Amino acid sequence: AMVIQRGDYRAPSYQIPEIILDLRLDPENTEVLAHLHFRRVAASPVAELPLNGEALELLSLQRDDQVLAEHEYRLTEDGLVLLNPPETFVLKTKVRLHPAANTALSGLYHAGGQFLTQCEAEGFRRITYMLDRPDCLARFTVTLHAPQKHCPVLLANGNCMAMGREAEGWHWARWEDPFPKPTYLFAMVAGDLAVVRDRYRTASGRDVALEIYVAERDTAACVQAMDSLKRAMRWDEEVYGREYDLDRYMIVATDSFNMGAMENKGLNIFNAKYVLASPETATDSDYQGIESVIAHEYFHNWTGNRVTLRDWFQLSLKEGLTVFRDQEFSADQNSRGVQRIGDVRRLRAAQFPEDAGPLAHPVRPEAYSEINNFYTATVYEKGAELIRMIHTLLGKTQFRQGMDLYFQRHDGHAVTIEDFLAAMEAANQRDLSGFRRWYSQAGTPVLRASGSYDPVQHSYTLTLHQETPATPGQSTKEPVPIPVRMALLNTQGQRAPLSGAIEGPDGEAVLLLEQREQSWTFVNLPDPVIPSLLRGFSAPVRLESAWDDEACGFLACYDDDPFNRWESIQNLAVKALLAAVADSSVTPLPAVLRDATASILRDDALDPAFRAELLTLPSEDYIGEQMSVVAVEAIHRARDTLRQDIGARFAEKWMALYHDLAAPYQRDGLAIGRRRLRNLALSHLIASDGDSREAMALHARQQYAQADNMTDRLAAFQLLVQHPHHDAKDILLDFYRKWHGYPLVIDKWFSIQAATPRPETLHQVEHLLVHPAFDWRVPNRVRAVLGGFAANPTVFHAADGSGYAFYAEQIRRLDDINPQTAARLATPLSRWRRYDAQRQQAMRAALTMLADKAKLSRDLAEVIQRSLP
Ligand code: B3K
Ligand code: ZN
Repeated sequence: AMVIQRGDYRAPSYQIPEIILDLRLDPENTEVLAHLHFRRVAASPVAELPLNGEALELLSLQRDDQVLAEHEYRLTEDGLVLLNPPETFVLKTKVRLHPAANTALSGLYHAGGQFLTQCEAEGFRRITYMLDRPDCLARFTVTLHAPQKHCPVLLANGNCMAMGREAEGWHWARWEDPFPKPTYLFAMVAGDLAVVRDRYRTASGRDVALEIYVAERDTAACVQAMDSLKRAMRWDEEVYGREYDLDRYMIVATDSFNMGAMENKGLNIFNAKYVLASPETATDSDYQGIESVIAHEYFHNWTGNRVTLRDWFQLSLKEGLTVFRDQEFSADQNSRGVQRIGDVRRLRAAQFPEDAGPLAHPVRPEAYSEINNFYTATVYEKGAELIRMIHTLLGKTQFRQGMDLYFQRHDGHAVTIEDFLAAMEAANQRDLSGFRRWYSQAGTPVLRASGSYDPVQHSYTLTLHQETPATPGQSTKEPVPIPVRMALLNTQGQRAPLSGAIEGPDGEAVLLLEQREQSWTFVNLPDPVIPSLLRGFSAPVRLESAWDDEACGFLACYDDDPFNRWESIQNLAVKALLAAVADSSVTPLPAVLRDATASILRDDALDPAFRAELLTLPSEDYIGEQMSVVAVEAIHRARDTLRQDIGARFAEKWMALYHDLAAPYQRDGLAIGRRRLRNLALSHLIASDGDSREAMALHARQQYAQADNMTDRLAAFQLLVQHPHHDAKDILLDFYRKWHGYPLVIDKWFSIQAATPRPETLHQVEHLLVHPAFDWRVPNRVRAVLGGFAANPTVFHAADGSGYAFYAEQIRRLDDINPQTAARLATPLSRWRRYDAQRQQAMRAALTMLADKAKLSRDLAEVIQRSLP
């Protein structure tokens, strides 16, 4: 397959400052007329001007009103080449497409009775011939025609200029977007949609119409989305001085979408999962997901749209930066500590494994064959960590100055990560040249820390050492600058002074480790100290510290950095679990972990959400990540035993929490935290052996039946369905009957079953795939089942390889329908090196089977080829 290299970038020889589109929408045969105004920007004439085009049927082709002669163009596999084009001209094309057959959901598609588009990254070429690249910015005028009955609503980017009726019950609408934009930000929607309206007044006093388009019956479920949008708009004004720039902001929700949402200029298209919520149908975490994705897409209006990308290698320029912005927004809206824990948890669950496997790539990749495969945790989440480190290194005010200069320099342009760093440097007279290595070097650095207290000198010396493991194509690694936010705690758990190093405003310091190894000495310390390192997870590294259990136990109780306190207790749990994995006769609940757990359970003054985080055990995958060969079953057993032990040992306390935290539904942060803690109590009580277990199953049934919200109902549902000895058939039926009209709720029904850790799950998942509500064309549904299955360690990784074989078979099938989703779902198979010989062989066999598939998509081919070099 064709591999695109970052170094091969060439500026386009022509620009297309204006494009006029006219679409006659029909699910089977849509006709698209395009007028492209070309202007040469290269100094000299070119012999060939290639335009991108894919799955298009060319009906007519004219240049400046002349039909193009045969020697003036050539049709190719991936487009249309204009031969010896003049300096300026208008190209007029007419093409036909088939939106209903477009199950890849890229370009223009018809699903659930609506016409929708998805153009990022390279979907526009499936709508018309065009220079489909982000450094070509055009002003768009778009006219949509459709039958009024099926498509009363006709939307495109920008402002609606005119509407009218035409023959045979059709109507039309013309939209103009005043902001030049690349093709990937183009969008149109046509369908029968209801609209929820609101208004927003910008800081400078302009009125913006806010519109959320959903199915009629969902209009009451847009409160969280609308409210989050308004808070995001305010936040971007307050924190970055950025206002919205059009007169209306539209959001459309659909059930048929490949990812979370898309930031098309003025017309976001969203997976319904990130728009619709009511207490009866959505969990607390669904509500939080809506808040962050709504904000993320809104923030793209400046970081992505107004300042856009020169080429796709720069993807993290908009994605890393925008994730950082949405994380900070959520931290300001909710609890900062709990937000950070969640963000790091996600980074470690998705990005660390990616960075440690065959799909590892730098935040700014060097090569790709299918760019959609690079919308990864590395580009997004690690990219956000890099921005966060710059923020830490420069400080808040200086970071803002850098952002101001970035916008000032590059508004309306298509730029690079280098341009961003240069603006940060220029605004602050800082040199970030060493920092650039974070963008070009893949792999997660390992940070080793050791220290010693000198009772004679009354000093403490800390030594930090870094090393980045090799990744595919990068065998040697340079040191990267690692900002280590730290404090010293004395034996009473109070902050000790940091004389000897630069002390920050709040008694913390940020050490910058630039070499492989450096030491720092802190003086004036009459008593021994314990360092609290990497506070707030100040760099995306694996910290290995030399502290003993006692020191970890101390930090788990006294560290005043919420992230680090959580981290210490997680470390204790991981250590205990690994010992129990290695030797099943070892108790997974050693004294330090028991005492730390007890002290948190006693501490009723703690924020309940934070307390729930502290008491949540590390996931099986995370434990596996810490082993050279993942011991699938032993990890599952050890974790189950630990949960049982903690459940039994503190049964009374859990029971008290379960009863005391019961409360009628409210939506504030405190109520959310209380629900989380209460459901955690329930899960420990159900897990614990002994008399209480049957009684607790009854409690869970009661909670399931009587809950006034989906968070509580689903928590009970999951515990009962996944309980090893409980017959929950009636509950499964009941849930389906109640919610079959709500696709997002039924997705949960599918995924909880697919994630049940029981041998018979494979067989049940086979049934789920032929269930009348299963639909291969709806990514949410496919992800619910296959994603749930792949996140089910003991079943997916069954020793006999049955899980892999089954899974690969489904990916094979999906690849013919939706290559993007198939390629993404295939990535768990890439991690075969982490398992024992027998599993390795089975995983490789599954990948090889896929490699041999007829009509293998470019998306899936690339994932397999990188997984099996
Ligand atoms: N920019 C889109 C993602 C597009 C993915 C294309 N395969 C959503 C986002 O990151 O905001
Ligand atoms: Zn984004």
